[in-house]
Formats: sequence, structure tokens, C-alpha cells
Amino acid sequence: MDFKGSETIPGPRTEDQLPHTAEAAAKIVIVGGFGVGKTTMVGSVSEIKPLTTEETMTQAGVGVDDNFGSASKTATTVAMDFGRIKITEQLVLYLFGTPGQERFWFLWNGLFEGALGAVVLVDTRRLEVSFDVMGRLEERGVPFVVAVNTFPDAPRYPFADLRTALDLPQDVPIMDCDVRRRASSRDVLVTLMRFLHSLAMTGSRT
Ligand SMILES: Nc1nc2c(ncn2[C@@H]2O[C@H](COP(=O)(O)OP(=O)(O)OP(=O)(O)O)[C@@H](O)[C@H]2O)c(=O)[nH]1
Ligand SMILES: [Mg+2]
Repeated sequence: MDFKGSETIPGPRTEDQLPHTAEAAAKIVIVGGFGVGKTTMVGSVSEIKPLTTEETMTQAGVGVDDNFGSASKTATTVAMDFGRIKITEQLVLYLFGTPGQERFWFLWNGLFEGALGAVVLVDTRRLEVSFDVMGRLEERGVPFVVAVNTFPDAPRYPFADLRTALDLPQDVPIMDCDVRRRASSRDVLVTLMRFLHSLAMTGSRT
């Protein structure tokens, strides 16, 4: 019965609903240094409106929050990004983007909890950040693939050189991506899923 002044609470939009064929869901974290493109990746690939916790970078952050030459970057993640993508009719991925600024890294442990795998986003202008990121994943036993987000002014290196510089085991996939493009971000996730499958088949972890 409708009451005067009552409002109908809308149900979930069709695109927000899980497909009835979904049988398995996996938690995946998107991790990397400050401003490498984590929020952009979750946003480009998510089928639901992504949940973001971005705050505007203010004048107070000058000297602390360097935007590394990305003039369009005006906001930074302070807690997490959240999105969802259907990989197959049966498999759904829940995506969690981490905050990149070091002062929020204490939140990572909670975000890594229960994660099946991770995407480490790398900016070749700031490779050194990736060591901390990969070290933390290794500590937590979370397998990962490495995706180089190719900013136009970033130096390009052969994968073999990057693998050496990052001290990356041979079996860990490394690829280029443009996180602004949905297909490219999706390819990274599919590579991660194949990698996780191969680890499960061989019974090994990174
Ligand atoms: N030119 C170019 N710009 C990009 C690319 N990827 C991301 N950007 C831009 O770079 C900025 C950084 O992207 P974000 O997605 O906010 O990065 P983030 O890793 O979530 O940043 P934090 O949460 O602050 O650590 C944004 O302004 C994007 O539009 C890219 O591949 N090429
Ligand atoms: Mg972000």
C-alpha cells in the first residue's frame, strides 16, 4: 500500500545485477604506486558504476602529492576503488583498487585479505615504487601479473630489461596496457586469470 509521502525504493539497475549463470567470484586487487592509473583501470573495466573514494588534491598537498606530470590528475584515492566485471558467464571478478600514496598504505593489508591475485601497475618513470608493492604481495602470498601503463612521455624498455630491473621471475606475466581502454584493462585481467589457473594446475605460487 502506498502512503502519502512514501517513496518507492528502486531495486538494483539491471546492469548492477549479477548474471544468474555466475557460479564463482574472485577478489582481485589492483595495486601500484601513486598516480599510476589504478582508479582509471577499475573505472574503465567495471560493468557497474565503480565506487571510488577519491579526494581532491589541494594546495596543501603541493610537494607531498606530486602528480608526476599528469596535469589532468586532480584527485587521489584515500581508501579504495571497487568495481565488478564478468569474465565468463560463470566467473565474476570483484576489483579492489588500492590507494597509491604511501600515507595510506596501511590500508593495503585489509584489501589484500582473501585476494586471489593482483595486478601490479607500473609506470616506467618510477620503477622503484614497484619493489615495495611487489614485496608486500609476495609477503602475503598473493600471486600477481605486471602491467606497464604506457604514459606517452614514459621511457619504453624491452620486457626482458624490465623483468631484470624488477627482479621478476620468468613465469610472472608482464605486458603493456593502456588503463583508459576497457579492452586493454580486460586483457590484463584475463592474463591474470590464466596465470592463476596455471599456478593452480602446477600447484605452485609465486
Ligand atoms: N596519458 C595517459 N594518462 C593516463 C593514463 N592512465 C591514467 N592516466 C591519467 O593519469 C592520472 C592518474 O590516474 P589515477 O587512475 O587517478 O591513478 P591512481 O593510481 O588511482 O592514483 P592514486 O589513487 O592517487 O594513487 C589520471 O588523470 C588519468 O587520466 C595513460 O595511460 N595515459
Ligand atoms: Mg586512485
